[in-house]
Amino acid sequence: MNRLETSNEHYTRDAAYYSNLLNSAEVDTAVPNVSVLDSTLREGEQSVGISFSKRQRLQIAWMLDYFGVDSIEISPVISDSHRESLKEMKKAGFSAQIISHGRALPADIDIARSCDVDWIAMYHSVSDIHLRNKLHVSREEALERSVEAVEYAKSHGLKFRFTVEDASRADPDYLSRFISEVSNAGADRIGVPDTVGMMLPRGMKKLVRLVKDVTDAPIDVHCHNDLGLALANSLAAVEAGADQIHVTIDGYGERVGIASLAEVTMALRLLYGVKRQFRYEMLGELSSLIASYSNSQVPGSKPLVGKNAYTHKAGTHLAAIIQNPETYELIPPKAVGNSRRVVFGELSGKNGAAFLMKTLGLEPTPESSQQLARGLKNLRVGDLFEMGLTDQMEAEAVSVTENIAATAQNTQ
Ligand code: HCA
Ligand code: CU
Repeated sequence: MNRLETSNEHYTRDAAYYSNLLNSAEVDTAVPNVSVLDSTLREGEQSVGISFSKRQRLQIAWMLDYFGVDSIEISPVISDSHRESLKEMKKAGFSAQIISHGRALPADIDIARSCDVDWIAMYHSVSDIHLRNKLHVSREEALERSVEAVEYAKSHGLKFRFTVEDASRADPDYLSRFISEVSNAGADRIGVPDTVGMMLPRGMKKLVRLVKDVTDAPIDVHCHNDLGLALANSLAAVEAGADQIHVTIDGYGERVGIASLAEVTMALRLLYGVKRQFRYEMLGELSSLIASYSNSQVPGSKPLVGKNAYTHKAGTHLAAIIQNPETYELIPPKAVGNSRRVVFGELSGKNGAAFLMKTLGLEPTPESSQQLARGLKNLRVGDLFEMGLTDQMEAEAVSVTENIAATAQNTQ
């Protein structure tokens, strides 16, 4: 029996069947109600090279709202221009909640009040290194100040998240007491950041559990990506009971940023089966918008939205992709606003070479495609060129490889 005739009932399994089995947890880690807060206009603007105009901020906010994020964060404390942006966003009547970000200080809270917002976020550091070297206050002073700010916000009828900055490097006993007090004083949500990106996923889980032990307030997580663990840590945090993840478009933020909108929303959908009405197909456009507003390019290697995410190179991959893209793609490019490409060059092999010949209007035979494949290899220039792959070209390519496979079998 040759390979093409092999029939087996296991072939009917969905491509993700066994990976889903491996990913399934021993304990219940279902995350039915997870929300997404986008901080591109706050954390994202803290990224080197990013400084949006008011028009750009409004455009980004429109698109994020249409994409379907639950909240959009911006800091009116930064400048008049940011304050005006926040006001314009409020006027636009978005479905997303607008969150005004600032320090746990009456002065910052007043700025938020002047913008007529319902929800604010205030933050205060809780790690000794921040208290000593950044704020020059004792643990007691920090707590006192924070509770005062919370009471101030409450007395003005605001709803707010209290973020314990640098929580992952704080003394857990102090952290518990701190959260318990700000939460008793009326915090509506608690923000738990891994400010310098030092957590392992299991550390993030412990941190979230510690917070849950002392408050019933819902929990936001904000994971920095200094070791590339932002996505894993954000997901671990929701497994432990956090219910909102902070993201930015393409993960931009202070230093190397936080978890990315595309990765978080797609991982929630593909790996946790979270059903949200996000417009995932906007992800590519959102990514290129930020790149153009910051005069940069989307890095090719960015998961899902980068150019390389759907560029196939090795001949074996190319041959498989044109038979069925699921062989090497976890989700079709169109679903995330990306497109498929192929690279021709020394790795093309006979299948890639045959495909190239067909594309150029030549009729490939096993011999001629083998010859071209050898030629491409002997050129020793690596990648020769790349091109987009249309549905039409893919359909034709399938017939090319099938013909080649059939001829090869007949000649065996
Ligand atoms: C900052 C610190 C912060 C706050 C996070 C939050 C962090 O730059 O203001 O308010 O949720 O990473 O700790 O971004
Ligand atoms: Cu941050």
